[in-house]
Amino acid sequence: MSTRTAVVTGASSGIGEATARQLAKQGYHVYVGARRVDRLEQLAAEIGGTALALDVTDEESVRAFTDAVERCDVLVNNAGGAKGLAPVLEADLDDWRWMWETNVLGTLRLTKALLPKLIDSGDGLIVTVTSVAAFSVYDGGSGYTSAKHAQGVLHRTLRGELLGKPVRLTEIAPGAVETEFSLVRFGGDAERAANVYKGIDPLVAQDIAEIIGFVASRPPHVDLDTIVVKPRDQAESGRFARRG
Ligand code: 8X3
Repeated sequence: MSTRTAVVTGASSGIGEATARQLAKQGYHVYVGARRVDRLEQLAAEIGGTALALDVTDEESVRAFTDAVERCDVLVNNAGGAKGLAPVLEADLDDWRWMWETNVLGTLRLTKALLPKLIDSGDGLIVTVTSVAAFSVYDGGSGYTSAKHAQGVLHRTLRGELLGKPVRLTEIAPGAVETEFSLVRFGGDAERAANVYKGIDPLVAQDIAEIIGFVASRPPHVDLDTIVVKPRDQAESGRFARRG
């Protein structure tokens, strides 16, 4: 049997990078996609994978990327993120557009383009990394929570539409994971980003990567449908037990 292949979006750092490393360790040839190609090339060299430039918000970029992927057994929709924490009254339309483009339409573009190959693989798997924000709302979070809800709905709809096809679907909804997530959300403000994780033991990217690795290692008849994973120190979005 030829080598199983995985596609990981948003693979230049954080959960995407850790997942690419994990799947490579499990024997997959991993196509890593992101905008920051220099970081990707280093990663691909380390894991024996393929680095390809990918901007999930750009139709042409997605086409070039997915055309270059000859076979796809696993798709990890990881690219996305949050921008800002503004209440609805002060919502920034550009931030909203970015969040919907990356989280929702990005997932749609990649999934749509790679579905025929996932089906042809005979045992396809789509993992979509949403968030606890796909299940709840919080003050100042409407742009992000609405995008994550929509991304989750897109993913969950496929469960019915693909029934009878050889494709499994897993939604992973993490709580606080210390990555570049908060740095991006707060426009590079490192102090504000660090405060999100202050006094708690947050999840780290590897925690999520190992879960994705476990999901991918189950036999074809086992579909882990939805996995919500939080730090022990977190209850709902934004509700933490902080020390010190
Ligand atoms: C982000 C989850 O809990 O950090 O997707 O807001 S949380």
